[in-house]
Amino acid sequence: MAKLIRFGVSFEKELFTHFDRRIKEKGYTNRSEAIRDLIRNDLVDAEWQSGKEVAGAITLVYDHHHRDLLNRLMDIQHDYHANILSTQHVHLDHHNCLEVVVAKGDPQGVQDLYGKLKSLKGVKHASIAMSTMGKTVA
Ligand code: NI
Repeated sequence: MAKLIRFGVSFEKELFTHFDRRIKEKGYTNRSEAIRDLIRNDLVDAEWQSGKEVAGAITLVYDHHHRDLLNRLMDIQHDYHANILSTQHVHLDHHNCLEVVVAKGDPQGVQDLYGKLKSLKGVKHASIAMSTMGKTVA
């Protein structure tokens, strides 16, 4: 197990009260874990900004009847084959499909892939979970 380091943190009372209420709503049982998660999120943000290798998941919801959309989705994914680890396609109902594209690599490449997929006509919703290769968030 990693060695723990303790340090004191000073807060304005009001900020502390807001923070405490917020982490209780989120279900944290101790403040240290909540603060560690905030730090991890910031470190992952920094990875995406600094060009380090990152990992993430792009989620798309679209109507597969939309003209030419499937071909365009496929073309883009082939263009970015070096960034794509896997694609999962789920048929939500008669019209709607949900696709999860798991990607890794340089942040710019993954962001470009996301930008191209989400801007296709017929894509109803797109989101990206920007995550990490896990090296800086022990
Ligand atoms: Ni489908």
